[in-house]
Amino acid sequence: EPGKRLIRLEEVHKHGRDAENVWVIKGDGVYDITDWIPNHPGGEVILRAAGGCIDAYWKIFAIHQKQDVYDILEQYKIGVVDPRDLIDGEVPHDHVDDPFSSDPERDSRLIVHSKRPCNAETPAAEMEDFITPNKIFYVRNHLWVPRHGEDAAKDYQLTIETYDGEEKKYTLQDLQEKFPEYTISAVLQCSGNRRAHMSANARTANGIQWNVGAIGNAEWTGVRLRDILADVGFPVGKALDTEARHVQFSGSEAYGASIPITKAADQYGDVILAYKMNGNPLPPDHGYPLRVIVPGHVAARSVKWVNKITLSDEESTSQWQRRDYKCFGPNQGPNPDWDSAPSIQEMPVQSALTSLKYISAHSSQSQRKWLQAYGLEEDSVLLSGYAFSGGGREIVRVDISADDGRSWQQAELLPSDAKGSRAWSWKRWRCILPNSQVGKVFVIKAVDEAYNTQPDGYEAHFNFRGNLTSGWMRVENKPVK
Ligand code: MTE
Ligand code: MO
Repeated sequence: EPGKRLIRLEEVHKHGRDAENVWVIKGDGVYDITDWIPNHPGGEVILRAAGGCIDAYWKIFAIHQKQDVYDILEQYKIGVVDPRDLIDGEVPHDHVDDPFSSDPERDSRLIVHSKRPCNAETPAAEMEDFITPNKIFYVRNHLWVPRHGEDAAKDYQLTIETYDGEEKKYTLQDLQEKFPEYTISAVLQCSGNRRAHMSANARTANGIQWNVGAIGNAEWTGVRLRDILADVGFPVGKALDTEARHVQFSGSEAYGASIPITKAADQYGDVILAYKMNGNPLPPDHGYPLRVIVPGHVAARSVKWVNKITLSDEESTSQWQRRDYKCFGPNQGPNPDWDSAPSIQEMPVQSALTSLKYISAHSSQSQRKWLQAYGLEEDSVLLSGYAFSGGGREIVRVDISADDGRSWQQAELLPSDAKGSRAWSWKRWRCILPNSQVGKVFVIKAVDEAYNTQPDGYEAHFNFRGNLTSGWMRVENKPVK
């Protein structure tokens, strides 16, 4: 009987990360997880436990503590630890460091969806400005925050692997001295932004139930990836004459993703390796000391803590490139043919309301003064929010309805100090309506320069992972919290 085979610990230890077959221990069971590794949602992080016990890791990554995860593991059982190796009836555990112990403190205004790893969104009330301050910029971590003391910048090394497999290394100082500094303003938006709206209006979608705050706009300063590629001898002006088709990025904690070579080599693509965010060193949560910024693309490609860049004929083999961050049809269930869909790159057009204020005779004088500055009647309602489209496509219009979509008017697009070759930033918008004309539901939708617009409902673009939710935002006529 396969599950009953007695296995010595010594033998388990031989099946570590470099072995042909990778084994782990859970309780006193021994499991050959070789075939499971490519499907592991956390990617190759699982190899940390290779050849040893997985229990301590499952305590740290609490997400594993549920029946369907235990069931998956059970399929791979090959035996039990030989009783001769047990101490007090248990497998002696190796000490494991808690990788989350160096995670930074976070601002208490962030709305926390999960702590380990940290997933926290910007509260709508704090999203009034063109620039999102560092402290309240949403945090989307799949794993832990790597070591980020003073030494992290000093010891930092970026490795570039050329298409021929040659490696070139740069320190942070090399990058700063060798290449011109460049600043862009750009949105980062998680593909799960507004997933909660899809779950509420169509069906429950898997993933973190983000509201409108898994997006932010910041100024990023660093060096152009294009300049570095040229420096390692890649013909950026003739990229398609080469066999390289993708640029893969690896983060130092284990995350990875890639972008098409055309974006990386485009002189107007503005892909940068950033060391500053809004004029300050990158905060630990946002990639200190160096991160990729791929403006106009889904934020999942803007790899934080980047330490390796590889030119390749194929996409990153990471879980997050191949088995996540894709969209399927409304009918397709949670076991799709992942390879049949392209990875999400450029974002579709998006908009949201972030604030709804009423101003009446009873409002504070400061609010009424503010209204006067805009020549408004009393008893008004002031709506504001953001609109953004991917690929550098500028927002040209935000349409607002105060009667659930029967009649429309245009919001005011606020001027901004956007930087970069294309429209990488969001547009803040504002709309002031007399409260008397208000019907039951406000509706918001945006149009970009290619005349793309958002879908009316949610069911037609439902996908089981709830990616790229962009249905018209509908808000009841009452102040938003
Ligand atoms: N890079 C690394 N190394 N690790 C990560 O978990 N998350 C990605 C991307 N880059 C991630 C990463 C995702 S899904 C998003 S939405 C953005 O980072 C979030 O960036 P932020 O936390 O700076 O807002
Ligand atoms: Mo994301």
